[in-house]
Amino acid sequence: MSSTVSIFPSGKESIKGTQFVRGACPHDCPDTCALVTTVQDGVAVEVRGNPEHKFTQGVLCTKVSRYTERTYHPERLLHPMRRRGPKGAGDFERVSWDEALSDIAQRLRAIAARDPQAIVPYSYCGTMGLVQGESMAGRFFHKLGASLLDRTICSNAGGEGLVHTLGAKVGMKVEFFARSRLILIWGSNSIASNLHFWRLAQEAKRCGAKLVCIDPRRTETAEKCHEHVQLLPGTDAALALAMMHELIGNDWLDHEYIEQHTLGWPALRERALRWTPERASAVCGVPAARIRSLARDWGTIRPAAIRLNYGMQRVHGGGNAVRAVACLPALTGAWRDPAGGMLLSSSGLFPVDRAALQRPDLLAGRTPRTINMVTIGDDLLRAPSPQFGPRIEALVVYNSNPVAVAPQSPKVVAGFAREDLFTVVLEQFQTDTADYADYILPATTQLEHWDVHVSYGHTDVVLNRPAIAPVGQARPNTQVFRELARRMDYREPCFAEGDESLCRTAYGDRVDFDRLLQQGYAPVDAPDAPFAAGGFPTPSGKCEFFSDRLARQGLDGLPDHVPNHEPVGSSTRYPLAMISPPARNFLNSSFVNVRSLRDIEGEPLLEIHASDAAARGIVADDSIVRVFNDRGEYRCKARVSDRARPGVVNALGVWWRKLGLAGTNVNELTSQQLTDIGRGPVFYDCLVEVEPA
Ligand SMILES: Nc1nc2c(c(=O)[nH]1)N[C@H]1C(S)=C(S)[C@@H](COP(=O)(O)OP(=O)(O)OC[C@H]3O[C@@H](n4cnc5c(=O)[nH]c(N)nc54)[C@H](O)[C@@H]3O)O[C@H]1N2
Ligand SMILES: Nc1nc2c(c(=O)[nH]1)N[C@H]1C(S)=C(S)[C@@H](COP(=O)(O)OP(=O)(O)OC[C@H]3O[C@@H](n4cnc5c(=O)[nH]c(N)nc54)[C@H](O)[C@@H]3O)O[C@H]1N2
Ligand code: SF4
Ligand SMILES: [Mo]
Repeated sequence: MSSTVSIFPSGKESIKGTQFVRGACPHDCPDTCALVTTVQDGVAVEVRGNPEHKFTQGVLCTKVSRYTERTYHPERLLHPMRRRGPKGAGDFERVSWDEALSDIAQRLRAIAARDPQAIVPYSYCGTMGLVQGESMAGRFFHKLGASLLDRTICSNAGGEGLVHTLGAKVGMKVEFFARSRLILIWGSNSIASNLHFWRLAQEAKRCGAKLVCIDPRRTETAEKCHEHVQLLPGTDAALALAMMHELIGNDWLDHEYIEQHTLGWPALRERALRWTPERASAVCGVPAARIRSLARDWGTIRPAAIRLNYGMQRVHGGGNAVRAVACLPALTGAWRDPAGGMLLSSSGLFPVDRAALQRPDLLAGRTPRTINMVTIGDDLLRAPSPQFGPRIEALVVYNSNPVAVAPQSPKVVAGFAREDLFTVVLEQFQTDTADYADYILPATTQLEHWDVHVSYGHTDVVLNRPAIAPVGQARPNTQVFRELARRMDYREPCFAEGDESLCRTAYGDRVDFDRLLQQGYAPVDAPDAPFAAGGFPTPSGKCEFFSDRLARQGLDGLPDHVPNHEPVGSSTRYPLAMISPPARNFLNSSFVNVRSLRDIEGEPLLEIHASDAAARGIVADDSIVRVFNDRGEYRCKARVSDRARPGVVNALGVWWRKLGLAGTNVNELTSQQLTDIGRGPVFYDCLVEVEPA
């Protein structure tokens, strides 16, 4: 890591033709690093962490420190392409931008004339940027009257669970974890997916803090914590309720805090008293003594903090699980200390003006249906009906790779393969999804466009300036939607707004844009101990153990253990629970095509415990296995390892199907069922069987 001085000599950003351009990491990662790109003769030669940014500290993960490899990848899409072969074959011919955009506009116009809801935008967090995400795109689809998209595929269950308990996606300020004395790292492999938080946890550890990891997998994070609670997937609420049982029994409660700042304690108390550690032990697959000692730690060590992550809410009861865990800090008054409480997401602190960016007013009174991105497989195959509305006739995909990442790929693939579906994909690479496009439009990478970011793991807005000119004929998403709008004859001035201006629009005057331009980042208002004296942003102003809003939706007002759709032991044919958490060197399906990173990951891998392997005649490490259930089958290498607990197999990473072993990936097996709260996916609620291939 170089010193500040050599990167920003005397405040200038250029020495002898070498420029240093400040940016933001675009990826769906809580860390939202501030970047500095070194540019020589118009070529980006290096991407580094900004050493001035306190959270980034000049350090990037392996993936993004190789960002130039991605930007100048020999397989970058460089010009628009039109399909020539059958869908999915990946056979395309080069066309001009004008030809592509004119034809797309004409096709969309014809469909919209019948019913604009037959057109569906499909996008997620390929970039987390507010501008290249849902700004011009939002305006375009609102004006068109297209179906709305419920963007639920990652964090909705936990996000809504949190909102129904604490009131918003807010929590501890991340830097205070360095001063905690107890940290529960819950459903998070921080070393792989929240690296800069791990640095703070290490700092706390050096000062004597105890670290406990709660995760079905023995991750690289779990093995570096003092203790590991290796529970069965989807049993976190049971664990949290049994912890409450012990807090009550031993009177490790902050009665004054509970009295003044919480709602629904008598009812929650009654429920928790039914969750003895023995009962939870049977559900969680964890010894009762382990649960007792965890509760003792939580009840007696101060300050105590929880870093919760989304890994634990990709199961049927994901929303309830987050609700149950989010009650724990209030029960012990952990919030009183800035280094106590919890953090799942800080994104609710960012004062983004989404209405100004996305202009829902352009709907002009129309109320299109909403498609849940999790069930795109079923929905593409659905016939028109009064409940569903028109058949989906067109999909416009950007910032996402649904054929790889959406659950139950056999259905998703069948949907994308429909010859009567018109599909446009804006992409940097020819992904599994792009193979099914009628048109592929080449997109810029973060080094080539403007953007501005929120973070869900810290509290700074980060600005991204373009460092180089677009590679080939690539265009920012915004420019594509601007030009489509022009061809559709949309005359509102908002369709002419440029990208730098959109960066300003994102925060209006709530963030100092000049500071962003100069420094690259700027803090949002974030109190040090947000709930030390209550003041939760819920309707009652209290931490809502009981949620009236949920009860009014006909749901349980109190958190409870909601069993998996596919609980372990419920099927004799499929006795193993499969989870598919991130691979360290990929980011969802991004980077799978970056050779140097794929080489580190090797091949698609399934971790299996020695006892489960032996029972199936899987003896040699790295032998090929068949993983299957009624939805499909997947081939990968087996790794016999105690990273997997008995009864649970870990399939790492969302590989590109075409770069896997047999043209499929792990989502061949996952289901389109939804979570209890938030309509989210249940990727980690999936039973399978494994056999040697
Ligand atoms: N390197 C890398 N970083 C990433 C990503 C990536 O793909 N690669 N993905 C990014 C994305 S999209 C997100 S949403 C964020 C957050 O990403 P998350 O998906 O939350 O990722 P992790 O922090 O790795 O946490 C997942 C952990 O939860 C564990 N887990 C699975 N089921 C359960 C359960 O039922 N209970 C509990 N307690 N734990 C469970 C898994 O074993 C895993 O270790 O990270 C981002 N960062
Ligand atoms: N089995 C299983 N499935 C999962 C998960 C899991 O843990 N297990 N994790 C889930 C989670 S948490 C998430 S968030 C989703 C993620 O799913 P997605 O959001 O679809 O994420 P990626 O797979 O990274 O694909 C993003 C795509 O956007 C493209 N892209 C990046 N920047 C731009 C841009 O500026 N313009 C355009 N046009 N394209 C761009 C990238 O090249 C990439 O192909 O996957 C989910 N799927
Ligand atoms: S992926 Fe995460 S850790 Fe890596 S550079 Fe981006 S924000 Fe930082
Ligand atoms: Mo995610």
